[in-house]
Amino acid sequence: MRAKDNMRSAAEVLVDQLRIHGVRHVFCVPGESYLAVLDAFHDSELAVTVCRQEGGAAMMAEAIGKVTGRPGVCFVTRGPGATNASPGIHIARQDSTPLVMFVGQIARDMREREAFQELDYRAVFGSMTKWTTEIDDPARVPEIVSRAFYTAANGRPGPVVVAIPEDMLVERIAVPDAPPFALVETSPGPVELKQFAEMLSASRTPIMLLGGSRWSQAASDAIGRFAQKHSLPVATTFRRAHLFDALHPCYAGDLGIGPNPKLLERIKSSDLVILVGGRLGELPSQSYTLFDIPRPQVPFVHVHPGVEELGRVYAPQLAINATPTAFAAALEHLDLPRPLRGEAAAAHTDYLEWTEKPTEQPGAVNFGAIMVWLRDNLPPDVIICNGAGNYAAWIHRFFRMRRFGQHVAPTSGSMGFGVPAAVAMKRLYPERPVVCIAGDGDFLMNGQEFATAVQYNLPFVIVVADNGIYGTIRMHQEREYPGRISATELRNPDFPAYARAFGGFGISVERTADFPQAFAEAQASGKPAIVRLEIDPDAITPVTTLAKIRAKSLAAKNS
Ligand SMILES: Cc1ncc(C[n+]2csc(CCOP(=O)(O)OP(=O)(O)O)c2C)c(N)n1
Ligand SMILES: [Mg+2]
Repeated sequence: MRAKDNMRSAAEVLVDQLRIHGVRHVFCVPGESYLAVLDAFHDSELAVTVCRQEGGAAMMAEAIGKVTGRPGVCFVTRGPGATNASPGIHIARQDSTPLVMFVGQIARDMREREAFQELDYRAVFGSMTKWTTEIDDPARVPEIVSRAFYTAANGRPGPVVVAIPEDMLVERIAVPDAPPFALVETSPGPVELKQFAEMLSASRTPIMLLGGSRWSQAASDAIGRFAQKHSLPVATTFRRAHLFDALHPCYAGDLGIGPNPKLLERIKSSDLVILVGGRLGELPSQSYTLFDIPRPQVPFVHVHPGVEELGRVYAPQLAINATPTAFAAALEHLDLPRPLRGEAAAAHTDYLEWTEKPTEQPGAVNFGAIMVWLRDNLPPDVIICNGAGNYAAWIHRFFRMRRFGQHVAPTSGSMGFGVPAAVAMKRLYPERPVVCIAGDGDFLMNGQEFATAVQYNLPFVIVVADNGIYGTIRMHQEREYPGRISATELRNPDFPAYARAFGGFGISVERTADFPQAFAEAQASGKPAIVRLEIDPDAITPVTTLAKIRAKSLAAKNS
């Protein structure tokens, strides 16, 4: 309880800083190491979501960071709490997402004895975060929390870990609050913009690739207007399809795993590549084969908010240290010295053709047809969440993202992300429909957060593509070691019964035609729901089968 004098506990000071920095949601698993913070939550206006595992809590915070551009916040306990949370930290790192995680820590006078659950967080999280620190002095709580928010959110965003010793949290102090942190926009200078305009108008077949973070709907719209003016094709990189309206006449498609061969060809034959916001990591770069390293074989412009990313892998002809939001705003006023007519119309036609119709699949449930049904029937403000597995290939191929923040999924390919992300999205936007799409393996990595969804009355639908295998790994296995199945089979629970046991709604679909009705029932239940799809394991990607991969590999080995 708050005292009447102007003294506050360090924990109260900390929670006050969160409010000042605009935090509305925190996600946690409680621990005795930060009881004073839990008590300070009691009197605060923060929406606290108590989770079932710290990995879920950290991924929820990560999802908030992804769609708001402001640090998502989670609290975990020392030792096992912190290590459980590490996948969320790793996602925030690879996905360039602002996140601040507070870790309850042992008392200061016990340090270095390997006290109960003691860890050296700087050592544990040092290579995964932008900054890891520990607060020793309660008077410095406002300063350090402020720096944590600035660091997480600015430049190339990422995770920050702040350890908070339990004895420090209960000390009482009189200390002024920090001012709210600010998002710092780095804007392109006139010299770079002039050079960019020159390069663009000298090109005949340019293409723009969008990726990374520090985007907004306004930035996406501004890129759309610029692209339309110059017929510039715009593609998105792996799991960033929500950065551009898929039905915009300049949208060229998604550059990720198994991209449209025509899009790959277009990029390879382009005479100017403009990469905005992204890093072009292993997946979008097609395992670093698309462009020569360090100097790409085509003129290359790289726009990135983190100066340390410019020249890190690709040495561009023109490097622009700017946030995508500021770069997009600058394009609105950019005149080209000579008019440009890019090949946007052809690129968009290629995209529509590639994504229009589901492909043939073995089995009675065609996942492509279901994705097309979801695309055509879900309202435009729906949010799609998923983790990792081959099932996601159907989302990338057939679902058409229409607006910023519509797709919440890890570019880091971390399984188990979809359920916690859906919990976070429904907490953040109770009015918006949320659909989580998960594999059977993927779902159970954080399926326990279904209990969190039930606890907070969060009605969203989880579509579980149940093929009884860790499909992605089986696919690789059949390619490299055909016929030698090892550790990729799954014996699954009854997923609809699982949902019901938790207090949700569950239904199973065994034929494509039954899906619309089952989905409608799931939505009408008003509860967190699981729609389980019985997927033939042979249907391993939208374009091939396990049997074909095995046969091809065996033939190659025998030849
Ligand atoms: C946390 C984590 N562990 C392991 C992997 C390796 N991995 C990638 S996909 C995959 C299988 C996914 O299986 P499932 O969710 O059933 O989807 P499917 O491929 O069968 O569609 C595995 C094990 C990973 N990406 N992330
Ligand atoms: Mg599976």
